[in-house]
Amino acid sequence: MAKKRPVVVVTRRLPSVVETRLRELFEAKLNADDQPMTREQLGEAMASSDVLVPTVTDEIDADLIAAAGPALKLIANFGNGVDNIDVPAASTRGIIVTNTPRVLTDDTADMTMALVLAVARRLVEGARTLSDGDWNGWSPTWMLGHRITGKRLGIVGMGRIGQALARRARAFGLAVHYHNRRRVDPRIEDALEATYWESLDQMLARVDIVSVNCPHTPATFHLLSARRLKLMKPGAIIVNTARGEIIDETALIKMLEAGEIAGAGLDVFEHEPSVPPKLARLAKAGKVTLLPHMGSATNEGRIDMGERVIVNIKTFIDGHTPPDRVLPSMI
Ligand code: 8YV
Repeated sequence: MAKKRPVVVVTRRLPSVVETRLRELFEAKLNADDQPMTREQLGEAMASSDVLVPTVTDEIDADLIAAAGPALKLIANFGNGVDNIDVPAASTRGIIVTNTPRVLTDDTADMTMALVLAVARRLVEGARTLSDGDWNGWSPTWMLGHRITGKRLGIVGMGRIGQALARRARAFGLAVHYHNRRRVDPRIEDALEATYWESLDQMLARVDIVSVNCPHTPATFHLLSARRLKLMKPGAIIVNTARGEIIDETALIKMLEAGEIAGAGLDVFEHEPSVPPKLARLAKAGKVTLLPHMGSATNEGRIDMGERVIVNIKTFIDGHTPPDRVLPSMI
């Protein structure tokens, strides 16, 4: 008798090659209209599936996990960050959680560099002048930004993305500084000519550009608190392609408004998809560059993420530990 195919619920539309493969391998329930699922729909999906494939837009909390059906044994997140999932609660229920590491490292590091340049060199403001038909011609003192060559970049979180950013930053002539829970291997430090700061506070006071590249965990919530943001040089800028929750957004807005920090490039926000109107106003005024969570948004990246999801599900279904298992101790 043919084995029953596992029911895999995918909460959002994925690239069509990924969906085709999911359909070939599993009893895949796809979301053709791509509307984010309500909490109730998520609950129904978790009650009736063997595998759930959520994304950053699905909040899989302890209550949903507690109410999951007995068949649900794997949550294969389409994404690297797993802060949308209560991993310890899943583990207690015997549900394995996986993510999609590595495949979005370069894309996210590229976008981080793009934000650094956009803020320092006023890219969006300049481009808007043209699209609004407001350009009156070149002038020696108009639309001046800041040179990034020779400046100090402070990377908060020297994991895969932090290191990929550091490699790019070196090519732009930036001096790389970093803070991380653990100092990285000396060989990596040497290759990146990176300076380690055990104290985040001390690093923040000495760099010109701060980039947030650590995961969002209970320990990193508001890591860039009001107190820490105040340590930054008034001429410094901050970019965030990690998670909005790592920066105290309200405090950042106040400092930007008061001119206590020169600019910000934000791809992520504390309460996505809502963006505080004050931030939008600061963007209009040219102080900040805002992007709608596009760090990993490449065709190639999204297909690779889908492939990771499939490898994780297939390995699990075949009775092995999926390669990208996330343990509560990693959070
Ligand atoms: C993804 C991300 O777009 O993978 C991550 O952690 O932040 C994003 O780049 C998103 O998570 C997809 O679920």
